[in-house]
Amino acid sequence: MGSFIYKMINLKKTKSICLSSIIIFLMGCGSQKETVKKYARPNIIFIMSDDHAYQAISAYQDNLIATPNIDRIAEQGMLFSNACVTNSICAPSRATILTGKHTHLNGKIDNRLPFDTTNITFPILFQQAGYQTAMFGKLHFGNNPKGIDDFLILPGQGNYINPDFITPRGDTTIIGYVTDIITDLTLSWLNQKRDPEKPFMLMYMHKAPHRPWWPRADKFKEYSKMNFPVPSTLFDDYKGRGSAAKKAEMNVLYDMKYGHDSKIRPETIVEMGSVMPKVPPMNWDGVDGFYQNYNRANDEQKALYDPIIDSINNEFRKYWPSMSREEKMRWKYQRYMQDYLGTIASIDDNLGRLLDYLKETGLDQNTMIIYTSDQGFYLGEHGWFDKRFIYNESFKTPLLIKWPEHIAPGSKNDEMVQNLDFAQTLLDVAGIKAPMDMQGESLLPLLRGEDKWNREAVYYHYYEYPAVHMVKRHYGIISKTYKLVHFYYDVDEWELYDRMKDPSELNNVYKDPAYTSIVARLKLELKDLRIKYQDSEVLDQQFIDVYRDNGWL
Ligand code: SGN
Ligand code: CA
Repeated sequence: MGSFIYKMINLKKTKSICLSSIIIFLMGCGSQKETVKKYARPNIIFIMSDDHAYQAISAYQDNLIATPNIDRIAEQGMLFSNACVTNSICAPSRATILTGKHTHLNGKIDNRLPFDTTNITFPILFQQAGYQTAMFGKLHFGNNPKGIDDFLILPGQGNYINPDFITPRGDTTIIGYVTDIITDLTLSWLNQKRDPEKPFMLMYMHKAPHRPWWPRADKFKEYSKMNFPVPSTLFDDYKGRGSAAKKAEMNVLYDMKYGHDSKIRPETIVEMGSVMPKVPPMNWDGVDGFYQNYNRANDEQKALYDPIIDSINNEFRKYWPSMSREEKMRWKYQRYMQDYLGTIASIDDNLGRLLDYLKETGLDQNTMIIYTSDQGFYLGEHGWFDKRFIYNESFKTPLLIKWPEHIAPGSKNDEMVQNLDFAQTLLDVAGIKAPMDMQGESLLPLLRGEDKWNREAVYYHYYEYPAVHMVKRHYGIISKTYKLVHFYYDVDEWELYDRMKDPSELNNVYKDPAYTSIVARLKLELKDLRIKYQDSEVLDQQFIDVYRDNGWL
């Protein structure tokens, strides 16, 4: 899918430069403390990582990685423990965030179909209201952002090593590591380009920790030696669930690629011969996944990666043939976590650079900072990686917000808030009127600690099927206590989870007589939500027909 979108964008290289070094030099020249200006309107920094599971933020869960800088936002502001998305996949989540509408209304139901650029997005409204706007990093729409004065965005999924960027002035390749570069660009804009007379709305959007997970070489070295705790459901056999969970192709043991994901060189696989399953180490396009990424590195960078890759390959050659299936799963899980979390270590370091800069310049005082992800991610729970499902780890998303003098430091909120709410929240904070057809709610009362929130349940709808990872289409209603799901395409199956008694969602109690009246009530509420958000069977069918018309079914 990533490459599909990548190919659709006709990259025209105009220059290839080592921007980071120039930026670092420029930044050193301008770090004197700026006079703090109390604008009537606050600045906004919207920070989003790609596929960042809340389990990998120590303010949420501290047994995998320490993220002291992300945690600073929680310490100085509010952490939302029940934040979730409307459709757990990248571009649809971004479309919902920008438009404040469910994906069936903004049209971006999946990563494949184009984003309708006639949509009104919150950056357009900020720009019209006199804000300076900028975006650096991953957008993933296949078209340039509207309402943004300055941007450098990655084409499609982007790359970790020596990434290409789309800019208003043409395309470029920047030498270095993507997370460092996106931060350099952001800091350089704040320091050099920002107009101090205007408030700004800045979007700082990481590619990390999206697959294929390539940490910076020093983090790769550090994390490849680590051992991580295994989730209790790593060996889930999907009994007690419907066919969607059983048929999904996102199991760490069976679906993760040796080369593309685990960094086993194709030569090693060939050398091991019949010991290996007859699955080549290919990525989804049939290209050799390992070299596709590795070959982006120049000789100097390869020299840093090579010793670590060699040691992983040596270990693999030595131990893999005699491992039991369980040991293989554990080995792949560790490789997965080492690389995934290694990319997050760079996010946290770089966020620290940004937070320090804001503090040094006094800019932090009148700036709201939001940290979130486009969705959650499975870190071995249910044996999975990836997202898409309405089940907890991918349905939830991290959300931490700080805004000095407005949000009480160290506060927590457990309301069912959604990425659908972000646009209206930001507009509200800036005093800009939100269009009537936005479908979320401003979170401002919650941020102020006020007791004004009436939402009991949220609506979710996932579409991208058939496609990579093969997660069936489904919609559902989720409250703090229950989750009712309808898998409606290919199958007609309902699932109900008792979120209080079964937080790991292992037992579908839809047919359990003890839940008959709850099912009946939730079905009515789900129907009401479908009407409220203007979703319907007619639309469900239209989106199936689009796939048929494109030959994707
Ligand atoms: C790529 C990934 C998939 C992932 C999709 C969508 N494969 O195709 O694992 O589900 O992106 O991700 S990769 O090995 O080529 O990266 S999303 O975050 O953009 O929705
Ligand atoms: Ca994503």
